[in-house]
Amino acid sequence: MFKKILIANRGEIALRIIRACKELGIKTVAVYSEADRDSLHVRYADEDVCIGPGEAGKSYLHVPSIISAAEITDAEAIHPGYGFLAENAHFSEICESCKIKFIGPSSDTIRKAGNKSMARKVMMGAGVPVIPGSEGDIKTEEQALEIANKIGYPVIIKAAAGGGGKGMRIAHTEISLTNALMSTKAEANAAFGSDEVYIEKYIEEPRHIEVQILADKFGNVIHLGERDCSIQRRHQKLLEESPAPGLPPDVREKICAAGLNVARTVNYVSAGTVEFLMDKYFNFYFIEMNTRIQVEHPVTEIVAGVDIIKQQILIAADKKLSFKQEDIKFSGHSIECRINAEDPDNNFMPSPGQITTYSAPGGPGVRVDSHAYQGYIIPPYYDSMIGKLIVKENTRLEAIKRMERALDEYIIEGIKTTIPFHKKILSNASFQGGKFNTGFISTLTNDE
Ligand code: MV4
Repeated sequence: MFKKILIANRGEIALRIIRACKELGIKTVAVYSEADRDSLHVRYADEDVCIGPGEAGKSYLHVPSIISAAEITDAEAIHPGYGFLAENAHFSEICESCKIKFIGPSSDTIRKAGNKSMARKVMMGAGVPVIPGSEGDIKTEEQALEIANKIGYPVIIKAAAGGGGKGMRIAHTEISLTNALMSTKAEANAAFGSDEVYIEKYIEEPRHIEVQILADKFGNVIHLGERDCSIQRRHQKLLEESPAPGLPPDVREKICAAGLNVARTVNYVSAGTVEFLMDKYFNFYFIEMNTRIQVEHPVTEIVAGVDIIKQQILIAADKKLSFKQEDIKFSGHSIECRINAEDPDNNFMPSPGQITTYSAPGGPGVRVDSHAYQGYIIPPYYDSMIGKLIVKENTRLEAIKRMERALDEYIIEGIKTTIPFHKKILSNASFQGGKFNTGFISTLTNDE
């Protein structure tokens, strides 16, 4: 087992990883930017190294500083968390060449999963349902028009190097397709340094369902069920839950089996997530695979009874999974609300600054994953999420009630947060009835 792990991240996920390490008897190294000197992850870790100024590009994204910090402290492994360098194949390759274990899949797997067009082609070949569209990337305008005519409009053009909503355009006609093709290519080239694009039939108001996978290097692959992540605003998830509401048992079984098939097809090793879009008839289609630990992993931990971060570390240390699929017993319902320092009444504008008063909720079935504390100053440089409130109850409606109760208990003063907006979501009849899709949030806001 590793003796010491460096956490190449900040905020709540750095704390989450430190907690897992402590329980596994592993020493921890925090890295921090000058803006994070007073952060809890620095306090909780056994050692800490300042890696640069506040701007992420000069600290949490600065590969030489992070590698140096690992070398200086003799850390044998680096946990990247999510965001920053978590899905950067180049970074994981540098770790590999420095004999530092990157806690995640191989750089080869990260690179392959990063090319969405290639991933789609591979999954087609493996019999995983994919959205009708191109087989691999689009070479010419004629090819795009031909495919669109075959599958019918509307279609969506996506950047092969994109994902998470970046670099995509919808086209309803031949003329708009020609335009969308050009602009998506230009945007993709500027954003990702690759103008590769592919085409899919556009699915109206899909649900976003994802399957959590654990796979060890001995070929054991298991799933921990699915999450519904449809409650999003501009591709930022706000609330996630497990199990996905209203899925017929046979659909749940099939989507989890498809997740396993995806992981097995790429010989996946680590914790990972397979994302699907689902239409109103419960047809589901593979869209991409995430090779990192995800923000919303706690809802799965709670219903499946597995510590996903510990398992991810054990897998990276070449351990065999100590349980089988049959050992996973799902129970109850879990919901997570992301608490962001944003003003929901002002277009979700970031609201950095000092938290003058802070008291977190508690009581039965409540978990708070947060680096916030009274007096904490939220720096302006990073993502605005200051914590996650996660609840468990036996049924979905009871979990909603518990979340409403916990949100009522949350006291945060000095900054604006998404707490009032979460109360709006939870009290909505369509949400309560499980009747929602990725278009839901736009029915509560003025955007789009
Ligand atoms: C789609 C789609 C409809 N049809 N693909 C957005 C994020 C990226 N991972 C994939 N996305 C979408 N792909 C087809 N063929 C609609 C979306 C989409 C979406 C997906 C998941 C969650 C929220 C979303 C919000 C808008 C659009």
